Amino acid sequence: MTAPAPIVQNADMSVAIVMGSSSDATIMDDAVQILRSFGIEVEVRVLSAHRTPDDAIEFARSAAGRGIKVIIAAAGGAAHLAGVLAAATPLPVIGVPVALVNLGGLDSLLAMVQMPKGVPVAVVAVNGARNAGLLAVRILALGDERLAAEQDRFRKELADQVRDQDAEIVARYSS
Ligand code: AIR
Repeated sequence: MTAPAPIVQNADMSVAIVMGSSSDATIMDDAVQILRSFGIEVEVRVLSAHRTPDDAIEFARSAAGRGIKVIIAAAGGAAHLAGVLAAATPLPVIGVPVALVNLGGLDSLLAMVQMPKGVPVAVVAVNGARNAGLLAVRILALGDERLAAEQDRFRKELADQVRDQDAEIVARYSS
């Protein structure tokens, strides 16, 4: 039996990525990668609203005090993790509904998005881990000039990619 991971890992991290099971990691890796590409350190944990509820609550209660600014929470099926964390922290929580085999993610989406008034969770698309990371970047960029400039560059590159596609498609179908 291994010891549980310590709650306090790194006081400098500003985004926490929490998932209900390690089986969500293949989806959530996109969030880790995009945040790292913006030079943001991430803390990545497995905490389950149902299997380790006390650990999840303790994590949420201590997150702001440890310097975390945004929490990204992923879960599939009865996906209550984001809501439970949002109930126990003042920080913005972004939910990623993970698609499981049986119901394709609609179950996860509905479980995550239908929060009661007063306890908001910003939910991205099913398996939308990359956008969850990008939304966290936008939130952090509000108070960080370097990140704001990086974000502008990212958006320009995205637009350039579409213009390249446009030019290619126009050339392919002209004449
Ligand atoms: N889950 C874990 N605790 C509560 C929930 N809803 C979710 C995980 C994962 C799914 O259950 O987030 O998406 C299946 O987990 P596992 O461990 O059985 O693969």
